[in-house]
Amino acid sequence: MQPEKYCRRPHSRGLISITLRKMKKSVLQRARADYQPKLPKALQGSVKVKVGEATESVANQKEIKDLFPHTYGMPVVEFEADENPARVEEPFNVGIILSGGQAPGGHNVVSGIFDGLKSLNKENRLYGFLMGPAGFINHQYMELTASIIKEYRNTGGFDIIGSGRTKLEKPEQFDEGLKILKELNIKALVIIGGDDSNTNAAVLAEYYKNIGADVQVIGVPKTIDGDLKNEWIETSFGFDTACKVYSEVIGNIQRDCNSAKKYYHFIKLMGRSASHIALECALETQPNICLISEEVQAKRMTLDNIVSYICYVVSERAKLGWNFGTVLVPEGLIEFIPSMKSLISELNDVIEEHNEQLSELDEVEKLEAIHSYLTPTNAELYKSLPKNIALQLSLDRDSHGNVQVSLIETESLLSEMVAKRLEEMAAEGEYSGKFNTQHHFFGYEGRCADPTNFDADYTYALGYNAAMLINAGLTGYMSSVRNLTEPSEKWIAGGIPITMMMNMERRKGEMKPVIQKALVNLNGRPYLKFASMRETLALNTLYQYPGPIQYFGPSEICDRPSMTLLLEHGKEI
Ligand code: FBP
Repeated sequence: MQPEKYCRRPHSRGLISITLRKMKKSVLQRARADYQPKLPKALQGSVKVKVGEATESVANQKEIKDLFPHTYGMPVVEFEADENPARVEEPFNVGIILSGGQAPGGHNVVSGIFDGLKSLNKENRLYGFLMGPAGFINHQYMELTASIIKEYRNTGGFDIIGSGRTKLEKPEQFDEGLKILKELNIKALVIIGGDDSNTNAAVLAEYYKNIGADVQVIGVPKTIDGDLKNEWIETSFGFDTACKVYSEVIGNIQRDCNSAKKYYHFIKLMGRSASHIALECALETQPNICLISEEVQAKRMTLDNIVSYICYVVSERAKLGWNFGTVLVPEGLIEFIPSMKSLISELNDVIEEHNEQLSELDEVEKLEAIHSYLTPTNAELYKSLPKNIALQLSLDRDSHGNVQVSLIETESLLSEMVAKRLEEMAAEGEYSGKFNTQHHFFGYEGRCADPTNFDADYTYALGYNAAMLINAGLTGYMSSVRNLTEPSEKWIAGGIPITMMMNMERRKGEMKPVIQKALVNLNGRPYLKFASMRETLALNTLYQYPGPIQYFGPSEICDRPSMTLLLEHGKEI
């Protein structure tokens, strides 16, 4: 039987009441619930809109303009405090979707939207579509009332309405969704998601404008991966908290490592594609090695080159009597090794084409069949991989056609290859240390943590700001809150047309308009800072132990943004 939460009609409690009945809050949870997130000055009262210049997409202007005739070129907007407020706004309803992976602060986006809407008119109502875009298409929703919102303020997770990865991309889905929007008299839909989900928000905004549906669509930049950013979106929410959680645990491991002095810890860190999380954690914790996928790609490094580098550090440390260390591995590494990238790309096609047949085979038959479909160079590389890694690379793709890198044990692959090479070196008399390993993967530990003050404030402001963008009648915009290394009073709130962030990229064999992903910039200050310390960190033991997130205490401790953001804004760390 389906739980009440997934029913089609509106309902009062559903899963929420089940959670609430079970939930006895800790002292910290109660204190945290009372935290009042800070808003930028411009959003503290009534707002007026300052309209900027017309915009262009970051690349492929002609193609993007042709694909988005109604929403291309719109101006950037900024909010300012309105000195002559006291307007009574007409009541309206809003729907929200949480899309993709969880990120700390999602509940504060929701509470920010709710409070923003209520500040405009107490009669405004907020509806949440359940379990991501699927709830929108299948008309599964709930009204979010003040008492429900109250239970989720400043908490981690997306469990208030759930999230999902259904790709919202087809006109039939848009039409199906429109039915429920009209039934609930919803004026605007807010999609809280990463680059793919916000791309879809832009497509939906254009579609609704084209058919005269009279529904606005607004995006909110979410992802712990930190790769949805540009001049106007300084960071995606959740990155700050997730990195602080991982850095705390890496610090703890490093303290253990430096106490026992007997293990190499290989620590894989989430971040599907970009290495922002690994880089931020490296700046925070100063491990012996941190691999940066973007650098591997730029230098066209092979798996063998990476293994050689780790072996060099391990053997040099052994000469100093240190048979211990820490190695940070970004989750997406494997796809950035050029030869592996070519293999994965061919595997994607093979799996898409032969999926049905492959699903009926046992492991050995599957490996053999895939091997026979690959071109010779890729087949050779595929065969050279340990069996478990070859199988992990051959698992089903996600709904966006991506290989599920979180399921590939790159940390084990590397440590196994390093161990083998060190044995060879020992046989040649080039190495005489000990190499014992431990493996870790940090991802889910941080995605639903209670947001840091930075993320709690930032997400609340993003949500509140989204309500103002709706009230200003805008569509196809992303909520933008900037100037984030300054005190929140001075943050700049407004909206940026999503088309402005787009370019054309090949997806599943076709050129598609997508938001340009922000990979680690090898000329940027965060990477250069790390690169300047790298050799010293490798051949010394200079671990940092950042400790747990602090919610109460001096602002310089509790409100400190990520090191990446500070460096990107020209500040020192
Ligand atoms: P989003 O881009 O949707 O925010 O998700 C990010 C992420 O946490 C990645 O770091 C990770 O690779 C992926 O989600 C794992 O997703 P899932 O748990 O759905 O497999």
